[in-house]
Amino acid sequence: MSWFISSFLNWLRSLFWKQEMELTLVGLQNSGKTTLVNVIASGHFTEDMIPTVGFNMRKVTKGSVVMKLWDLGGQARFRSMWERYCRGVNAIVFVLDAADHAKIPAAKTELHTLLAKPQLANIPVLVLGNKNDLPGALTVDQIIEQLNLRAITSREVSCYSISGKNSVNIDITMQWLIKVLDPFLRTWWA
Ligand SMILES: Nc1nc2c(ncn2[C@@H]2O[C@H](COP(=O)(O)OP(=O)(O)OP(=O)(O)O)[C@@H](O)[C@H]2O)c(=O)[nH]1
Ligand SMILES: [Mg+2]
Repeated sequence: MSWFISSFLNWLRSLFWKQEMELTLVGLQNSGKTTLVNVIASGHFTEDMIPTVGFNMRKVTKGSVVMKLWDLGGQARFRSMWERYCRGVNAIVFVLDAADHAKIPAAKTELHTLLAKPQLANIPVLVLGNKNDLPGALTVDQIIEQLNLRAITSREVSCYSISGKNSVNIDITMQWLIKVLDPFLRTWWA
C-alpha cells in the first residue's frame, strides 16, 4: 500500500515538473562514448563516429527526466578538461573499450587520476565495459580486477558490461543513472 501511495505521488509530481540530471561521459578515445550517447538519444546505433574534438552536449528527455549529457573527447590532449566538466554532475560515466586489452592500463590510470581530484569527491561513478559484442571483451569481474575498482571506496561505484552497438544492458545502465538521481523515480522510467 505504501508503495502504491509513493508511486502515485511520484506520478503526480512527474506531471508537474521534470527533473534534470547532469552526466559526464569520459574514457579513452574510441571507447564508444559518442556512440552510447546516440543510442540513449535515438535508440539506434550509428556506425562511423568521428572522434570528438573537445566536447559535445546533448539534452535527452526520458519520461520525466531531462538528462544533460556532457560527451568529452577521449584523446590525450582533451583529458585535462575532464575534471572541469565532471564538477557538480550527478554521476560520472567512465566508458571502457573492454575488447582493447592493450589500452586497459592507460584507462585504469586515467580513471584513478580523475577520481583523485578533490573537487570530484563523492560523485557516483558508473564504469561501462563497452563492446561486449566483440570476442575477448572483458567480463565485469575482469574489469573490476584490472581497473582496480575495489580501491574506490568513498563513493558509489558500479560496473556493467554493455554493447552500444547491439543495445545490450543499456536498460540497466539507464536504471542505475535514474536511481542515482532519485530512487523513487525508478518506477517511472518510460
Ligand atoms: N563493436 C562495437 N563497436 C562499437 C561499440 N560502441 C562503439 N563502437 C565503435 O567504436 C568506435 C569509436 O566510437 P566513438 O563513439 O566515436 O568513441 P568515443 O569514445 O566517442 O571516442 P572519442 O570521441 O575520440 O573520445 C566507432 O567506430 C564505433 O562504431 C560497441 O558496442 N561495439
Ligand atoms: Mg566521441
